[in-house]
Amino acid sequence: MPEPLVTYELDGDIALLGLNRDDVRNAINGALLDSLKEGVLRATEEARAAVIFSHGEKHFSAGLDLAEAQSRRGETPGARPRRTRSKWHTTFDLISRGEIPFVSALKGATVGGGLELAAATHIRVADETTFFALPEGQRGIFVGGGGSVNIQRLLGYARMADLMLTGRVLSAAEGERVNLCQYVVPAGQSFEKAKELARKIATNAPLTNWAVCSVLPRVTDLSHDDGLAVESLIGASVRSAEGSARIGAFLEGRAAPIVAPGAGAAPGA
Ligand code: 1HE
Repeated sequence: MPEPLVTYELDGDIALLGLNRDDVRNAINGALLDSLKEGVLRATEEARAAVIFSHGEKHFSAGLDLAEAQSRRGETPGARPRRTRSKWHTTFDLISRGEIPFVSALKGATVGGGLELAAATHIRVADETTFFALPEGQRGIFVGGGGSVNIQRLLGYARMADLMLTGRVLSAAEGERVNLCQYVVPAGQSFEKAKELARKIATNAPLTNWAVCSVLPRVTDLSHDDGLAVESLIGASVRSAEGSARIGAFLEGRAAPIVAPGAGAAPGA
C-alpha cells in the first residue's frame, strides 16, 4: 500500500498529523488535501488537540503543487464545475474554525499555501530554520487557501502586500514579530515543542478550547455590540460541572496557581 500523504497517529489525547510528501517539499495537491481532511475529521472525533507537522528533513511545505496546478491549466474551461468554495477553503476551515485546537510545527520553507495551512492553525511553533514567503506574485497566481482572510488578519494589509508584491522572505524571528508564529525554538525542536503545547492545551476544559477555536475567530467578524452579546452567550454556555470542579480545585488549593515568568514552578505544581 502506498504511504499516506498525511500520516495520522493518536498519542494519548493528542493527534499527530504529518505532511508526508518530502520528495516535493510537501507541496499540496488535491490528494494531500483529501488525506489532510480525513485526518482533521478523525482528530476532531478522537483527540482533544492536534499537531500538524512535516516529515522530511528540512521544510514544512512549499505550498501549492505547481506541477498539478500547471497540468490543470490545460483543462477545457468549464470541464470541471468550479465549486464556490474550494477544497482548500473547506479543509482549512475545518482546522481554523473547528472544535479542537491545532498547533503547527514549522521548519524551513513555510511558503504560499504552506503558510496558509499554518495560518489556519491556532498556534504556530517555528524553529530557527523557518522562513515565510508569499511568492504568488512571482508565480502569477493568488492566495487560495484562505490567506487573504487568515494571513491578512495576522499580518495586516501593509505587511501582506509587502510579502506578496516584493517577494520578501521573513526569517523565523521576523515572523514572530509580525504574528506569523507565536514561538521560535532552536533548529529541529519545533515538533517536540508543538507536542508539549498540545498536551498542555488538551488538559484545558474542552468547552473553553472549543470557544477559543470556533467562536473567537467569528467574534472578530462582528460589530462591537454583537461581539459582546456572543461573548455573554458563550460565557453562559461553557458553564459546566467541569468548570465548577476546576474552580473548586483552585479554591481548595488543589490546582496550581499561575507562576510569573522566571519564578520557577510553584511548589506542588
Ligand atoms: C515542487 C514545489 C511546488 C518544490 N510544487 N513541486 N510555491 C513555491 O513557489 C515554492 C517553490 N519551491 C521552492 O522555492 C523550493 O523548492 C523550496 C524553497 C520550497 C525548497 O528548496 P529545496 O532546494 O529544498 O528543494 P528543490 O530542489 O527546489 O525541490 C525539490 C523537488 O520538489 C523538486 O522536484 P525534482 O523533481 O526536481 O526533485 C521541485 O520541483 C519540487 N517542488 N516545490 C511542485 N510548490 C492555494 S494557492 C497557494 C499558492 C501558492 O502556494 S504559491 C507558492 C508555490
